[in-house]
Amino acid sequence: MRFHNNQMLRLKEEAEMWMAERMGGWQSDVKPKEKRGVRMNFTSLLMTCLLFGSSVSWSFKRGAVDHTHHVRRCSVKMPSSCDVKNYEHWYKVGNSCVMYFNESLNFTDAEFRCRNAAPGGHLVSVHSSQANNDLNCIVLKYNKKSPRIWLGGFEFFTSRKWIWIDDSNWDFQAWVPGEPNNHFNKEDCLEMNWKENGKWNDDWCPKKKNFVCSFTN
Ligand SMILES: [Ca+2]
Ligand SMILES: [Ca+2]
Repeated sequence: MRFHNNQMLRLKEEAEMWMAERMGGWQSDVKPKEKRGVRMNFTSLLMTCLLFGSSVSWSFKRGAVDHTHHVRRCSVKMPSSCDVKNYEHWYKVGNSCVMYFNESLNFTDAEFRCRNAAPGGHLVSVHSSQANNDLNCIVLKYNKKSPRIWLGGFEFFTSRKWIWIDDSNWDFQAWVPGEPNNHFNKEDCLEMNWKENGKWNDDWCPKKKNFVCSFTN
């Protein structure tokens, strides 16, 4: 069966609404040609997620459509450019200039990459909901498909206290519900965009992820 563009868009929207209603906020970005999937009941969707694991289940995860909303909103209002000479391609977020790095490094290597990238550079710290949103806009602009990144937060030994590696105050947080869970007693570093769009998780520091650097002048 073939559909015109408008019909396909309608179908897509209906499919998303269908998913949103039935999955309690979980949404899907199923494509119209995959509309057969829309008729799957919740159980079979759950089975699909369980069978194929987290990477394949991304499209069924909470936040998958939120990415679209974010990108749409971000395209209207991306953060402005950094106003520091030679760093105009970086973005202004809060009081800092930030840049996305499409390099997969462990937490420590990412931090040292940031220190080399700009004077006073560190993995980014986040101090407000607005800054968190702006940061996520930048991440989604550069890598919507794989948005997990290191932020510059880590647990101070086993204190359950979190600190920013740029030594700024820990005055804002946006954890995924249930996080930080210190899984296997080995998660001490802070990532964004695992499971929920824009939300934070503690993860194993040796894992390699892309990251965002920042500096404040
Ligand atoms: Ca920990
Ligand atoms: Ca965790």
